[in-house]
Amino acid sequence: MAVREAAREALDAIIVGAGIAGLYQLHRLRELGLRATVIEAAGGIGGTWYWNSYPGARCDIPSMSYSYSFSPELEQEWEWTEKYPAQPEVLRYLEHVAERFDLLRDITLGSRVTAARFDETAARWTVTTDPGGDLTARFLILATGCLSVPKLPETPGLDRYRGRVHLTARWGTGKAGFDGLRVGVIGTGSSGVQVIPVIAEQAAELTVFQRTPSFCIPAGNRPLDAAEVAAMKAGYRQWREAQRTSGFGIPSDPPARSALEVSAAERDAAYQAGWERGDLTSLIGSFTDVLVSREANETAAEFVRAKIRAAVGDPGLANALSPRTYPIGTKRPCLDSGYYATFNKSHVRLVDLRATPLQEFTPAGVRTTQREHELDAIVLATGFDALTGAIAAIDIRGRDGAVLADAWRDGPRNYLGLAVAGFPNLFTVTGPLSPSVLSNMMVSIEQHVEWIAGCIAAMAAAGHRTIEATGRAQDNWVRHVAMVGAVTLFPSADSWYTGANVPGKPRVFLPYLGGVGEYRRACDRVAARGYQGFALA
Ligand code: NA7
Repeated sequence: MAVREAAREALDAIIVGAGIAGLYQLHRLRELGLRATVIEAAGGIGGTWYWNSYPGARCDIPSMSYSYSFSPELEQEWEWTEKYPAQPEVLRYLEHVAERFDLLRDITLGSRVTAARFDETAARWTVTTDPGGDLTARFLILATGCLSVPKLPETPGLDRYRGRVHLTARWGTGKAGFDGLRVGVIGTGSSGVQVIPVIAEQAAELTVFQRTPSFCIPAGNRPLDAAEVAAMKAGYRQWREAQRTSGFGIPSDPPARSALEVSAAERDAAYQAGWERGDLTSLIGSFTDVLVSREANETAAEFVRAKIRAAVGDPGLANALSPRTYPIGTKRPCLDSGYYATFNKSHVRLVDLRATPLQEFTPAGVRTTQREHELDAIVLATGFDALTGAIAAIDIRGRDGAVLADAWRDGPRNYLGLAVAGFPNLFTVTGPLSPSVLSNMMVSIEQHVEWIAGCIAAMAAAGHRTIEATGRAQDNWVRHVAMVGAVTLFPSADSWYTGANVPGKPRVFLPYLGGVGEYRRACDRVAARGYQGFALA
């Protein structure tokens, strides 16, 4: 599809990506009277919620908190139906938002941004789209998503496999059935944990290929009842404020005690309460030190392992499903709906890839070091080149032709996770080194979008043409993010938070752990001080 012709006229901003971030950024810039256009590679809006349409896909943040807060009217009129919304419901919501705020007329679908070059004389970005050619704008805003570039298994031979291959991260809009098939699922992160129980209901045989088990907590998903929706809507403003000032974008009471200073019975009671709440943070947030002390962490990990033993009949299988190679919480925990119980079914088999690694795909299936598994369909739930993948995939050239991917060769470097030295008038929404994936993404996206819009408005008011992070501010920020991360157990785990899931990716702890509220205050302080740490010209 060609880029909309209107988009070519004197643009103020080009936004890459029509997910949650891109949609709101467009709306916000329009409110400032700016001309902005969104370029989106997919055939529809929604970003993550467009692509990850596999059976069982569901948001792990409660629906009424995982929604835009910028419009009280939208907030009141939209009716969420479940505690945790399924993918189709989130996508419907985003489509409603796009329609309600008349966003579609400035969005080009089916066109990929392949390159962007900053012209220092004109102080404008030239952006190459495919299809669509070049267009230019003063600002380039990357709303490219944290989990948008899928990572395929390194195992050779996938092209020789003759059965059906599905990628959870690129499921598409067609309905794929698995009735009567022999299905293999590779990957047991959040996507695998969600898709496995659903495929198990259809497949004749399901083989799960697990390299690293996840810690899973039952989601306790349920329909929302009218009274709780009404109560939430009545207090929405206060709730949103609490989200913004919280640690992870989800209000909670901070723990007061160490897991090591209470009795085993008290500890288990606290973990049990977290378990029953059925969310991502309650269990690991039960005590002050679960994410900073190995000894404290082990008490929470063992609590969940005991739950796995209780849920899975075969002790050997329960043991194989029990994580032991990383502290709980340092790889993304999963919320599940019947995951462990699925392994009690006689037609479901677990292959522990630590014991028998994958060797190759064959025309009939996959071969491990033990034997060949014949499969009619393979589902790859193997994750993403997270946080930096989508940015590095664009050939971005800043001042003096500097290439962003080169500048980030040893890991991402930026200021506040928002801007990169040497790349004027370029912003990243929930970029690496910001709270991003370790927060409620809605809260972090809104904060960045509003900060960026505020910055552009302030520049216009002061007559500035360019803004650019200084090298010094950037160095300090990179150091600060690493220092805060290093206080915790997070960097010790081989996870996509550290880039360890992608061979050759530099190992850097990518999200900022200073807390959503603190981080917002830091960004606001920078703005209030006339964009301290930025050079304005
Ligand atoms: P994840 O969490 O990165 O999970 C990917 C899974 O795939 C994980 O179990 C990996 O094992 C496994 N994997 C990756 N490559 C291979 C190969 N080559 N062989 C075998 N197994 C492999 O991605 P998800 O899509 O599940 O979830 C991403 C986020 O989306 C999630 O955290 C939520 O924020 C939403 P590994 O752990 O690397 O040993």
